[in-house]
Parts: sequence; structure tokens; C-alpha cells
Amino acid sequence: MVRTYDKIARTAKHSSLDLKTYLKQQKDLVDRALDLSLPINRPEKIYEAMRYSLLAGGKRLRPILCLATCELTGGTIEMAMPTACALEMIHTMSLIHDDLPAMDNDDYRRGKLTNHKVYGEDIAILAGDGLLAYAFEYVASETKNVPPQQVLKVVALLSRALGAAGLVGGQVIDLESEGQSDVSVETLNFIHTHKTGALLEASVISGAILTGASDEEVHRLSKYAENIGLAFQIVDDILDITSTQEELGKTAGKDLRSQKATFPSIWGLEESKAQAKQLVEAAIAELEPFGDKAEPMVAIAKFITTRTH
Ligand code: GRG
Repeated sequence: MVRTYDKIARTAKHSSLDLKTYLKQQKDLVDRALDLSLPINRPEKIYEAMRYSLLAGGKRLRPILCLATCELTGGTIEMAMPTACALEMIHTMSLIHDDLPAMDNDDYRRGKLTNHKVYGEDIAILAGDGLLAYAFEYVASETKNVPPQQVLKVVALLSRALGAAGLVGGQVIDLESEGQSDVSVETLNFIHTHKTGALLEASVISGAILTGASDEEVHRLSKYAENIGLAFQIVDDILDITSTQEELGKTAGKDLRSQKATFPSIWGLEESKAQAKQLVEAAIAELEPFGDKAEPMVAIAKFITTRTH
């Protein structure tokens, strides 16, 4: 079946790279693909809850990164779209669970009420579980024109990024550190390389793995991801202080109120901004051997420090 997004992909090719236009085009592609990926079925309530959060907006940074590295290493949008969608399903499930009263207890996400505020805690937990399981089904059953061993590698990569070696582990240390006044930079780095960095890294690497990119290419992309992952989190901490709820689409100033250790609480705002800038420069340096083809990846790295939400 020729999916609608294949047709859009062909017309959405970027000529000279204007970051805003590029991000908008890629986001639109991803939004369409996500909408198609999860039709309502029985029991309607759970599909509605899953779609509520999946289609609630968001920057779609993780899928955009996956599509970009697939193209960068010689693949097509079509090859990477199921993985790109799965990354967003996984990210969305982690947001649903993170917002639950037992975790971060938040009422707003992506400018809307959180999933449990609309559907109740029981359904929100299940909506997250449903999205997580479906993400893997979707990669395995919808990826076309990619050798099976490369698809298998992506499945293993995503699983590792999610479990105790990734998101789950980072979240555990984050919960443990709450309310502690003496959290070290090392602990903060551990939390964020796992909680935020692992899935961003999987997003970057998965696009390249689908094309069978060389170890050298994957290594460079992994270093790029490590750097932008940390920069992304530092900026997230800065925005929690400097932005409004309207801009963020979620409760602002929460870190300060819950006395959470953040990069600005340790380094101050200016040093945090300088560190994020340095990390983005280091990320861009890793792309040098890719030449002009890496323009979108350079632009995405720059977006990390200029974003406002
Ligand atoms: C994976 C099984 C499993 C459990 C999840 C809840 C949890 C365990 C981990 C928390 C992970 C988490 C919520 C990390 C925060 C990452 C982060 C910075 C989110 C904001 O990302 P953006 O800015 O958001 O890309 P949008 O809305 O634009 O997508």
C-alpha cells in the first residue's frame, strides 16, 4: 500500500536548508504518519486515550532525527518512517507515565490536560503500555525494504534505550534524587544521559542502522547524539526557569518549586547556556566527514539551543 506520507515525502524534499521550513515539513510528515499508524479499534476508549497523547503535538524531534540519519546514510524516508513513529510512540508513553501522580504528577502536557486527567489513572497507565507494545509491533511489521537483521538490530537498540539501562534507570535515580540538596553533577549527568539521552541516541542511531551504515558512521552519530542529548536537557532545565506555561505547554517553574537539582541550580543560568552551546559545537564537529549532506543534522543541533519550548 502506498501510504499518504510517501507521496508527501517526495514533494517535501528540502532544497536549500531553512531550519524552520525543514522542521515544519518533517514534523508534518511525521504527524500524518502517526495519524495513519493508529486507527481506532475496539475497545475504543483505549485507542482514543493512546491517540489523545500521541497526536497532541510535540516537536517530533526524535522521529525527525531518525529520518535525518537514515537519509544522511543513504536511505529513504519510507524505510525509516515506521521506526520514526515507534520512537514517538515510546516517547509519548514515557511522557504519559512521567506525568502520573506516582511520578511527576503533572496536569498539563503539550498544552493539553495530561492523559490521566482526561481518562483516569488506570486508562493512562494502559494507554502507555499499549503504545509501548505497539511501537515494537509497528517496527517489526511495517518496516519495508530493510534487511531483517537490520530491523532486528533496531528492535534491540530501542529495547535497550528503554529499560533499566536507559529511560527506566534514569527515571529511578531521578525519583531517588528528588528533594535532595546535594545531588552532584555526576548524578545529574547519569539521570539525563539515561532519562533523556538514551532515547535521543536511539533516535539518531536507528536511522543509520536501518541503512547498514558503517561502524565509523554509527560511532560519529552516537557521539553527536551524546552531545545533543545533554545539551537538550540543559536547555530543558533553562526553559523551565525562563519560559511561561503557555510557551512550554506544561507547568513552568516546576523544578524550582520541587527543589529539584538541575544544571542551572548547580552552574547558574549563564554557565548552563555556555555548556549547552559547547556541547552543540562538539556535536556538529562529529558531522564533518559527512560534508554538506549533514546540513539537516547541523541545523537540528543548532535548534537545540535556540528552541523556546
Ligand atoms: C520506558 C517502560 C518505560 C518507562 C518510562 C516515566 C519514565 C519511565 C521515564 C521518564 C522519561 C522522561 C519523561 C524523560 C523526559 C524527556 C524530555 C526532556 C521530554 C520532553 O521532550 P520534548 O521537549 O517534548 O521533545 P515534546 O512534547 O516536544 O515531544
